[in-house]
Amino acid sequence: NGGCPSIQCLVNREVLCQEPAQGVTTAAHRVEKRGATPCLFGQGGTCCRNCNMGPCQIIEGVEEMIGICGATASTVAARNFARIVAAGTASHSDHARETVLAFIATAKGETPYEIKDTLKLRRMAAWLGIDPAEKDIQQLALEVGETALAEFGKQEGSLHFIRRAPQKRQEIWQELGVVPRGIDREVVETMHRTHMGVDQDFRHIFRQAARCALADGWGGSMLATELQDIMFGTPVPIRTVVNLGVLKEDMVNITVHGHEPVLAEALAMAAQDPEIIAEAKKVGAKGINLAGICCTGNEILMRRGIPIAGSFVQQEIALTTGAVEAMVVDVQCVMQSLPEIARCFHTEVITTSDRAEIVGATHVPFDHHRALEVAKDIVRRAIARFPKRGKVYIPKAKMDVVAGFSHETILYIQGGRFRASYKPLNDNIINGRILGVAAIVGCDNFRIQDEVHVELAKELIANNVLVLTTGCAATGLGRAGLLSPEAAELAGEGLREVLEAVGCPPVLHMGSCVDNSRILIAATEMVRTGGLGEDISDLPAIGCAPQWMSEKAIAIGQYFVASGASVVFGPTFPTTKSQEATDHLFKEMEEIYGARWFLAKEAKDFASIMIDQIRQKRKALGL
Ligand code: BF8
Ligand code: SF4
Repeated sequence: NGGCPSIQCLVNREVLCQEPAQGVTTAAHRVEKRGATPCLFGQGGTCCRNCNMGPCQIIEGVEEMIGICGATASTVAARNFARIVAAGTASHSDHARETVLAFIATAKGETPYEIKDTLKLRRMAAWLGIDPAEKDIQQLALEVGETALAEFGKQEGSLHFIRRAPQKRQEIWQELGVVPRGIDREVVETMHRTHMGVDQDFRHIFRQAARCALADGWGGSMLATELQDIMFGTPVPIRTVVNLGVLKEDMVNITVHGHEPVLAEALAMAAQDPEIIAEAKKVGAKGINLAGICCTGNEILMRRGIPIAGSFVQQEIALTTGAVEAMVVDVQCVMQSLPEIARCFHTEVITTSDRAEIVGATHVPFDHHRALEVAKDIVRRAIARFPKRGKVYIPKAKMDVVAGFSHETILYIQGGRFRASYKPLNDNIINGRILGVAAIVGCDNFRIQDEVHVELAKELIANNVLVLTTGCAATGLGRAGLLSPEAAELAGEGLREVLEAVGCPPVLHMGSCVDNSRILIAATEMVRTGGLGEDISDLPAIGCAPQWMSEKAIAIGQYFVASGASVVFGPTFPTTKSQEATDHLFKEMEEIYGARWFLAKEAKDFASIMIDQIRQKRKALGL
């Protein structure tokens, strides 16, 4: 077990090659042992195990290789794809549900949180069909919370935030019948339709996959982002640091990992409590060092400037430094191997969500009503571990970043408080200083060792493409120094001029994965501002997820495409064993939604597709 694996990310390798990490097995080792080749049938999307006559391996074009029930490759690939979208939508939306429940409790004064952004509260109230006039903040917040909660169980009509999309886009959705009715309903219906013997026209299944994904982007994810902003503060530009070097030798290190900021915010409050700090000092530590992992990290980095220790691929490596007293997790993207690694050290892995427990971890149930109490209990557990620390190796690597680019911030930096508008951005696209806008989002992944994100971002900005980023991709770009204003020097002349005038980085960190909803709003705002067409599909803009790993990434891709923004995913795609199904996503969707999926492997292929698409959109706009 263990040993020094041959991974390319230098800081990760550095840690795994040191003494504390010897004997520890991580994903890097497992990839080496079992090879990086996935199950080919599963990967191409044509393995069906939806009933007990199967599982059936299906080969497109081979008559005797259809399902026992007669299911064809395109149906099976579409069903599997739709189920991935449903799982992704369910994950973002269940996170949102937790946020909304905490929001309602906060409005009632039952949590330690506050209603921080009252301006946004009023704006969101209006979008949710509530008249904000003359209501006091707590009352209005309660109404907003209750209306938001009803979005999950709604059976008919449409989600409120759908109305935030450009008019033309809404008409396309109406015509296609893909307007999401209720968040839970779309997930349930997708599961039903993909049960054995229900929906068997692959195009019809894909349409439901779009409706379900839209319930994520314009529903669950957007509710999570907006209500978290109201409760914890809408992000503004903030300086902080990322990478494993943010762990501290002389402090109690608590890494907070997962997705829901309700937990992380409470931990941040507890870590500042003077009584708790005194307790840490008593055991010989200088204080409490909170550091983020994955999207929880992005949430508290965006709003509090708390450093990020690592992205998805670094979660195990953070533990192998031997310097982490507790890793606190809630939901999503948490590796089951963590408690096993923690056993080699003094580290305690603490699960907190009633949705997620792991054998070998301690379960400390989190409840937003008792948020601070639970958080303090967790911090105290970490303090108790500090004296048991053994050998430690913390790498020096860390990088300064500027994050906090919410849609509101982007508005603000373009015109100040009184003239906030997307007009300067649109104008700079029209005059050609900026070629277009690209989003690099999603996971990192042990199957691809190259820093595709970094190479791609550098290529895009060199070509005057402004880059937006979220999720683990953002952390990776941060590690590489691209989230600092100094990186503007890597940009092409036009983009550099624009960036230097406002002093912002060439890559704008917009938050966690649910915050991809900020990108939908930014795109809508660009349309509304004028000069770049009438719909998101007219914009010289494109998204990508070059190292996608989770089902949530596919849900995000599908809602982007259904919203009119093309996306490039790689290095593999879940429908490739059915040409018909893949053609639908890669060709027919363009005719239906004005946007499509692309597949690429290497950074240079991503870059050329993206730049080419942006150029084509410019041409269509006459630019
Ligand atoms: O929601 S980018 S590895 S942490 S799934 Fe997971 Fe992927 Fe990271 Fe966040 Ni998003
Ligand atoms: Fe096979 Fe059809 Fe059952 Fe799927 S639903 S496992 S294709 S028989």
